[in-house]
Amino acid sequence: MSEMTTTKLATTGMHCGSCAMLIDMTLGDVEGVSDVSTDYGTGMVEVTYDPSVVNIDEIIAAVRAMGYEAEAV
Ligand SMILES: [Cu+2]
Repeated sequence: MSEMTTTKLATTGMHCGSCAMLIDMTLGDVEGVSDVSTDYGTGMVEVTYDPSVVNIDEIIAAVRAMGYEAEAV
């Protein structure tokens, strides 16, 4: 098992707690992602992943595909 990396993303576009749950579930299903914590109040997403399996651009693309803007901070 390779070393995991944790990155924070700043998002915009969430309008309710369900949006945060959707991001948690969708990113949680991305191969290589081990942990996701999305905070609706701050718009922050903390994602832990295996960088040998998935990179942050792919994770950001998955957030954007759901209709939210995201960037690594
Ligand atoms: Cu919502």
